[in-house]
Amino acid sequence: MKIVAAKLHRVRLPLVHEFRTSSHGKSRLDHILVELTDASGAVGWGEIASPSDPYYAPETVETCWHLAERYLVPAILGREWERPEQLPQLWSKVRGNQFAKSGVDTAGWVLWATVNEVPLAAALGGTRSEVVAGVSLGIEPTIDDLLAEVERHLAAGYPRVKLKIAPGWDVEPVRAVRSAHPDLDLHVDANGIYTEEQSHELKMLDDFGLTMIEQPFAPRNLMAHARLQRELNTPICLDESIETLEDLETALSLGALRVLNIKVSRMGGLTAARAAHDRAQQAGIPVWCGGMHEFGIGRAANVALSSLPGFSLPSDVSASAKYYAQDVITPPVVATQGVVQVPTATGLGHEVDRDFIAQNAVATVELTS
Ligand code: OSB
Ligand code: MG
Repeated sequence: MKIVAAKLHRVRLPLVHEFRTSSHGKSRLDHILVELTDASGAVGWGEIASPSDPYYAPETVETCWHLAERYLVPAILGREWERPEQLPQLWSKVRGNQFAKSGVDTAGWVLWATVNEVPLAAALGGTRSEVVAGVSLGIEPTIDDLLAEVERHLAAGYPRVKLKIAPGWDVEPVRAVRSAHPDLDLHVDANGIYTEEQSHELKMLDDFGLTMIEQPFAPRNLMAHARLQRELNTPICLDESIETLEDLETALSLGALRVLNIKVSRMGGLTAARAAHDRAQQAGIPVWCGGMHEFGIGRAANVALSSLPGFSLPSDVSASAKYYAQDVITPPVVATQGVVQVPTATGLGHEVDRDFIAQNAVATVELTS
C-alpha cells in the first residue's frame, strides 16, 4: 500500500455543554482531521484531538498541525507498507507528540481496514459487538448543577459516571452524588492537580466506594501514585502518566496503578493503544478507553478499540450528542441505555460528512508525495 496524498482539515465545533477540569475549561474545540489517500484512490480518516492549550498534555492544535504537516505525513507519503503497525516505524525518529501521531496512525488503520474490506474493530482484533459507555462530567458551578447533570445522564441510561475533582471540589460533591446514588458505578478524575501534601482529601475519598481515583498527582510523579496506592483500598487509575509502553512498564513495576485508562490520543495511536491493552491484560490490570471529546472520527476509533477483550470497564465513548449538535460522521455515535453498537460496516463504519467538514473548517492543507 502507498499513500500518495494527504489533507489536514482544522475543524471547529461548539460543545453543547461547557466542560471544566482541574486544569482548564472549554466551550468549543478545534480538532485536525487527517485524510490519507492511497494510490487506488481509497481514503482513510483520522482525528488529532488535541486541546488548544498545553494543560492536559504538552501539545496544542498548532504544534500538532506543525508536526503532522512537517514530519509525520512526509514520513509516510510515497512509502510502501503492508500493515498499519509499520507506520509508527516510519516516523520513529520523532519523539513525543502523541496526539499528532495518533491522528495519522488512526487514518492509516482506517485506510487499511477500508482497502481490506473489514470493520476497523475486526482489523484491531476486537471481539465485542457492543461496548458500554460511561460519562465524564466536568466541574460545575454548584453541587446542585452537578446533581442535575448526573441525573440527566442516568436518565439517558449511562451506567457509570466520572466526576472531575480539584482541591475545593472533591469530598463535598462526591458525598452529594454518592448520597443521591448509593449504588452508582462512580469514579473521580483529578487530572494530576493534587500534590502529595494534599493526600488527606484523597484518603477521605476512600470511604465512598469509588471504582477508581484517576490521576491524582502530576504525570511524571509515579512514585507518589505508588505510595498513595499502598494506603488506599480504592484502585488508582493512571491517565496522563502513561504515554508510552515504557511508562506502563515502569508504573506496573512500581505498583503505581490498579486500573489503566487507555487513550488513543495519549498513546500516539491505535497501534500503541492496542499494545498497551495487550500488556495490561497480561498483567491482570483492567482497562477502559478514555476520551478527549473526540468528533465522530476519533470517537469511532475509540469504539473500535473498546471492542478488544481487555476493555472490561465502561469507556468514555458516550454518544456524539452529549458533545455536539451535529457530528462529522453519519450516522453519529449513538448510545442506547449506555451501550454503543460496534459498527459492522467496513473501515471506519460511518460515512464522513465532507460538506459539514468543509463548512466548519478554519484551515486546510494538501500534501502530496
Ligand atoms: O482526563 O479524561 C480526561 C477531557 C479533556 C481532558 C482530559 C480528560 C477529558 C475527559 C473527557 O474526561 C472524556 C470524554 O471524551 O468524554
Ligand atoms: Mg483523565
